[in-house]
Amino acid sequence: MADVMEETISGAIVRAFFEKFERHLAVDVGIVGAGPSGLVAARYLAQAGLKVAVFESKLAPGGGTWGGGMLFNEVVVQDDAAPILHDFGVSTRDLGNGYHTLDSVEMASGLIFGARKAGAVIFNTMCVEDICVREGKVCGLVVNWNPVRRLEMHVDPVVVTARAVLDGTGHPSEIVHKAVDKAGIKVDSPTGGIMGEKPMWMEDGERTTVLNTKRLYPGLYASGMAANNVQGGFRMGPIFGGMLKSGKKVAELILQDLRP
Ligand code: 48F
Repeated sequence: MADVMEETISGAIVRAFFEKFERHLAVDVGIVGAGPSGLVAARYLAQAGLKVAVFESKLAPGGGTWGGGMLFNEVVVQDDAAPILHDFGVSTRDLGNGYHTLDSVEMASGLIFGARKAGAVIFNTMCVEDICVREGKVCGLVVNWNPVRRLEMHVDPVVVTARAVLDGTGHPSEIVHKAVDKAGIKVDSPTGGIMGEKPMWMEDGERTTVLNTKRLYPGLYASGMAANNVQGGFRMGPIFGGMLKSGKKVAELILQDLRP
């Protein structure tokens, strides 16, 4: 009887995973990247009743949140972004000068938990390697295991269809690159292409991250540093208010577009 428990445990994992994955092969919103902007968007979209899947290439979701600034595991947000964190149950310390500090581990884990508890499903260790475009609209994500990509294994992906796709991949804006470079799409940027991120200027970078958060093409949106990279915004480093507000704004934009 020694093998009964092993069979039960393995079977439970395999059945539960494939049931979850099958339920998310067609979603309302496919989010690429579980950084702060993607996770905030995921929570608000799922809370509004949409079916949301987040694909994160790394084992641990959270993106650039964990390491704070230079591995000092504290981050800073502005007064007006703190309520988004409080909404996730994440605590902040008000410095009384317009800024709050918070523990970056609490922030990362809180954003992940908050997105998941709202109903968004996070598929970690899965990367999005391409998109689907039909009749002038981005409508799907081409998904594979990240170790397959990293080991350059010759293995075909599978496809998840989505009514809206959010590029939350951070600095490289990988999904918008696929749209521009492979599909020849002209996105809603000053050149129709990817402008490229500018160097560090915290104040301007923070302001424009939110302004740069927009629908780039039917079915295609960008948030956070991906949005900044597309529109040529400045880098801002370990201040995260713009990321959080960008995630909230893109959720509102997607909701407006998807609701009848
Ligand atoms: O970079 P990231 O944290 O995204 P963000 O929401 O936040 C940026 C800040 O962390 C920081 C900053 C703040 O001032 O400048 O950089 O813009 O997280 C992006 C996530 O996307 C994943 C990547 O592993 C990371 O966790 N990712 C990137 N490409 C892919 C991907 C891909 N092709 N498929 C799946 N996940």
